[in-house]
Amino acid sequence: MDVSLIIPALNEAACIGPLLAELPAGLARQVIVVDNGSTDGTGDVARAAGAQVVVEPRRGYGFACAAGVAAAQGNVLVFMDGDGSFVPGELAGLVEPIAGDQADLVLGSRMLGNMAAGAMPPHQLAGNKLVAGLLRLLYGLRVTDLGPFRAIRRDLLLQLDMQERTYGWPVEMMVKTARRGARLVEKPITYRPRLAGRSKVGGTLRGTALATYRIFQVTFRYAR
Ligand SMILES: Nc1nc2c(ncn2[C@@H]2O[C@H](COP(=O)(O)OP(=O)(O)O)[C@@H](O)[C@H]2O)c(=O)[nH]1
Ligand SMILES: [Mg+2]
Repeated sequence: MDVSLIIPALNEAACIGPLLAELPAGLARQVIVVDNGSTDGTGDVARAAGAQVVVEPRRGYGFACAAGVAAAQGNVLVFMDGDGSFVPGELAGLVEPIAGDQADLVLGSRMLGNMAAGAMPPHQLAGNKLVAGLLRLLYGLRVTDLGPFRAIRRDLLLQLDMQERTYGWPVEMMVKTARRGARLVEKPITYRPRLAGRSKVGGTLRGTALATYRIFQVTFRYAR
C-alpha cells in the first residue's frame, strides 16, 4: 500500500518532533504535517524532523485535513492527530483491512482498544457514545467511536466531496461513506494523554462547544 500520512497540527511544537521520531520507517511513503497557522514553530520542527510541511492559514481541523489531502499522493490516506495521543506504529493495523480489500474506511476505535486513564475527559467520552448511538439510529452505522486516527482509500475520499472545514470533518467522512454503501470497519487502537500542552478541543469550553455543535449539525444534515 502506498500510504500518505496526514497530520493536522495547530501549535504542537512540543509534540510533533517526538511523534515523528516514533513513526516506524517504511509505514508511510509520505508524511505530511499541515501547519494550521501555528505561532509556536510547529512547521519548522516538523520540517527538521523530515516531514513535508503544508501550510494552511485558514483555521479549522477540516481545512487542515483538506489541505493535506490536496498534497497527498498515496492511494491510502491516514489521518492522525499531531499531539502524540495516538501510537504511530498502529498505522500498520489501520491500513491492513484496506490492503486486504476488506474495507474502504478503517476507523481507529479507542473504545475497543486501550484508553489510558485520563486520556479522554468524561464529557468527550459521553459525547462520543451519544453520537455513535445516533449514527446507528440514523445511518445504521455500527461504530463505537468517532476517532480521528483513521485510514481511507484516496479514491473514496475524493468521491465524498467533503464540505466540512472544521470539527465536523471526521463525522462527515463516516456518514457519507455509510450513505454510499462503502465498507467501513473499526480497529482497536491505543489512546494516551497528549505528549505536551493542553487539548484545544476537549480541554477547552470553546473547543468542546464548537466541536459538539458541528458534529451534531453534520450528523443530522445527511440523514434522511
Ligand atoms: N488544523 C487544526 N488543528 C487543530 C485545531 N484544533 C485542534 N487541532 C489539532 O487537532 C488535533 C486534536 O486536537 P486536540 O487539541 O488534541 O483535541 P482533543 O480532541 O481534545 O484531544 C491536534 O493535532 C491539534 O493540533 C484547529 O483549529 N485546526
Ligand atoms: Mg488530543
